[in-house]
Amino acid sequence: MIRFYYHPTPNPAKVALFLEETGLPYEVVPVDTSKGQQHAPEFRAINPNGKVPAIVDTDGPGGAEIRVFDSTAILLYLTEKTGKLMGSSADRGELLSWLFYIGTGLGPFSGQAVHFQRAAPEKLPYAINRYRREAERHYAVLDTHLEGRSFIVGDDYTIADISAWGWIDRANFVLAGSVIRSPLTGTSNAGSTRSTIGRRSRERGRWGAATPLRKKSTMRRAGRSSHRIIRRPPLKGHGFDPGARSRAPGSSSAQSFRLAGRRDA
Ligand SMILES: N[C@@H](CCC(=O)N[C@@H](CS)C(=O)NCC(=O)O)C(=O)O
Repeated sequence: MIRFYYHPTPNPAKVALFLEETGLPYEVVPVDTSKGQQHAPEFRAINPNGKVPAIVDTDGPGGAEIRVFDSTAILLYLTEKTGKLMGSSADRGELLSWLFYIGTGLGPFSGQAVHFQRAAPEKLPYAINRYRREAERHYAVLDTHLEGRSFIVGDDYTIADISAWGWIDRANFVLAGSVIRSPLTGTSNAGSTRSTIGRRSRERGRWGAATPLRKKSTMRRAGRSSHRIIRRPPLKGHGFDPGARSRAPGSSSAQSFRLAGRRDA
């Protein structure tokens, strides 16, 4: 069983999509980062970096319980565990390259662009310009690579697509008002990849994996899926607020998602 520490923001969304795609049984533990729950000592014991996502695999190597943190590490760990969505061995170099490009470039620059555009107490033109441009440039690199391709690596759907999806799905939020071709217009290459992933998860009929854990209906659907939301006692000081069960994941609705995006993306 995978225990999945989650908040409805882009990096956890990648892991949610992987879990839904592969049908691995999992439990969701909401960690409301807009309330600082990522700093609770109990969560820091799982991710010393104090960010979501993180997982605990109760059936890790040799049957031991192990933790994995950072979305890219989790995706790689779970592909090795399941043998799924890892592409061919001939494409391993490509897979690793795109995974790390997303994990160290597209993701962090997008996150900082969101922060300086939307959350920083002061509007700092230099910082906004730098991070916004780098975010645009990273989206453009991906978009160019996707020209004439269905998937990022080889001919198959892999964790590179899943990792990119976490950010492609939020591109309108990161690049609102962008002068470059929007990745979400549906005419751009990245927009097509996003549609392909959305269609794929709808066809699979599984809990709308392309919009994982961020719709109000999530809690109602949860009972029909392979996972359950687990309830934890509140932690002193920081607390996994038991009320979070009805707000996160996904319950957060657009308002909470925007809040989370502003503060934590
Ligand atoms: N490199 C990490 C980044 C994780 C990350 O930045 N997570 C955000 C949500 S998308 C978070 O936890 N923010 C809360 C905070 O920074 O305190 C990963 O890919 O998992």
